[in-house]
Amino acid sequence: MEYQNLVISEKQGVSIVTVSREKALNALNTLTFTEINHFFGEVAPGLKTKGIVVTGAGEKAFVAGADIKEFFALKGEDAKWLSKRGQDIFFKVENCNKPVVAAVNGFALGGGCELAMACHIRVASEKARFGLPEVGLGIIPGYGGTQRLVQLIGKGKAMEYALTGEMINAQTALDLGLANHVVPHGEELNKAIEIVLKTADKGPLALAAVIRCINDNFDENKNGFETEYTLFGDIALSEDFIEGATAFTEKRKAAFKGV
Ligand code: DAK
Repeated sequence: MEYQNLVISEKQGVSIVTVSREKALNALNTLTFTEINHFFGEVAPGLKTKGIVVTGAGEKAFVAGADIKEFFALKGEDAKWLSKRGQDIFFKVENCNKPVVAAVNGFALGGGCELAMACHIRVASEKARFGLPEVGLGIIPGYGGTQRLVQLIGKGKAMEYALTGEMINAQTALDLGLANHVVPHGEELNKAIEIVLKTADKGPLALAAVIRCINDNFDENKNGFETEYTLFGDIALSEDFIEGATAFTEKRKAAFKGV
């Protein structure tokens, strides 16, 4: 699929996904959702990459939300279906089998905040502004925002920010645990790449398993402890584990193959 609103590039072996609709502050229209769905559903799982960084084009925005101008065309069951579809797409980001880091370079509002929260780790520029302003539009977050905000910052603060729609600055996001790091504006991409590179010499099967175990902690249909011992059992039989343990005893760097 040829993308119009996503630019896929590579730096130091890390894939960079840039949401690129700068004139609309990278707002997520239907096509952009379709492209994110394609990338994380069809491309990312088999991609030979050290990990993925998601960012927004330009100086001002990561993603300023779902495209408000598209809402007017919605009617009937469309909205419910589109909310479910958006959630499913962001589950693909969250369940990606390699680390996904958001480099939040500006406004991350509504659907943009929801996209950043679906990523495994968030690096914020000091100019970043997070928020769920949906109630100000007379609607509610529809792409997992009410759920992931609670998971990341706790019920009381999530209630406050989702009910007031107030923006969260970078330092507050860091204090709340919404952002993992805050860096000077313009350095967020490099910091995100640096984090991915820290994972790059680790066992790929182990990385994928950690992501699954942690995600299962938040899935009421799954038992994360069961996931953990099951995947532990699988991975203990892998060549990677033998290689990792052998490399340790031989005092050398492990050369993992992901098998
Ligand atoms: N959608 C469409 N265009 C947007 C946009 C958005 N979310 N955000 C910004 N833009 C456009 C602006 O309209 C403007 O375009 P022109 O007027 O130049 O053509 C351009 O980007 C630059 O924006 P501003 O001129 O407003 O820039 P400022 O620096 O003055 O302000 C801002 C920046 C980020 C504070 C402001 O643009 C803003 O408040 N943006 C909207 C933030 C927002 O409320 N986002 C949406 C949250 S709600 C669903 C229904 C709804 C939703 C989901 C699902 N279903 C029915 C399934 C809601 C989801 C959301 O994300």
